[in-house]
Amino acid sequence: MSKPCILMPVPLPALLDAGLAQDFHVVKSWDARHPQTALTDIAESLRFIVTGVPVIAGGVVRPIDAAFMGQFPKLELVANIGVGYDNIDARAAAARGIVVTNTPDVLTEETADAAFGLLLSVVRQLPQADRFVRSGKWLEESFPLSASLRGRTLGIVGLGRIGKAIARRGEAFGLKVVYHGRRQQDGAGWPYYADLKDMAAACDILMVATPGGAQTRNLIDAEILAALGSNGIVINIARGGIVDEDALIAALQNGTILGAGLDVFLDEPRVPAALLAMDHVVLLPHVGSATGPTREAMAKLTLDNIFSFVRGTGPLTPVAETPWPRS
Ligand code: 8YV
Repeated sequence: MSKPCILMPVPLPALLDAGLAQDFHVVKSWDARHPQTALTDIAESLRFIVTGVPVIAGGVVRPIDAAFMGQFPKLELVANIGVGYDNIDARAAAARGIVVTNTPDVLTEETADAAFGLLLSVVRQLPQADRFVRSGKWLEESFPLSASLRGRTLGIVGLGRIGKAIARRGEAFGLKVVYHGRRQQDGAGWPYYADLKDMAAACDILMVATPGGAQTRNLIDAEILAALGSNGIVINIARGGIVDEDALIAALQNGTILGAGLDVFLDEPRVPAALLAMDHVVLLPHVGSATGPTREAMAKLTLDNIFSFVRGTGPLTPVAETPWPRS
């Protein structure tokens, strides 16, 4: 019997290829000479897709939207490597009975570490200090005094798993922690702000840890940045589209806020020249979860989801829109 097909529309970690190759015919449409022909050839029979944020240079995000899924009448599962799944229209999948899975938990602490590293880098200007030493300037002058983390209030936008892990780190660093989200969470303990602007006015670190997608597009806009104020720092480890990039650039240029640390961008890996030109921002290439052990755990959970589904024992970590057992 021939192996079933699984479609990989974007380049993903090699561990996934290795884990799938024995049991599946992996169709890498991103690597095909004629990508649309590769899709058309399998359209009638395709049951599984594995996807995620592309991992190689030049990799382009491939939205798995209703039209894309519509090409495949027998599609049953879209497995995403990554906790964020704004690249997939999970509601459209749910409407057709297609299951979507993601990789929560296994990357929580790693991503929170990256968020905090980014925060410390911005406040204490650690990358700038490193560049200062390397350039030999230390032989001529001392490094300018930086801002301080002391006495700050950490405002977390989106108190999910990663937001909570960041909040715990904030407490360990002696910060006051507050949060904003769609609703107040039972037992969360930290002060809740129903209104984002009110929270921005009450804190001086805005930590963006909420899911991306249409619902949170440009959530952090010029008004929120103005409320955050001239001592304010924006850290974004979630999705580029949540922060209005033009408004952020203007706020950084005008001194409306103090600085920013960004791991994600609207059109990554393309980063606006205005951000590249500024020294009071720290820019990372979407590395929140990018360690060997965590990427291995993410690949394993993705494979476990696929194999469990194919065996008939159901997905392990379906997303909220496609619960299992089906409701
Ligand atoms: C990775 C991510 O960039 O989990 C997410 O939502 O953005 C990251 O962990 C991605 O999964 C790499 O494929």
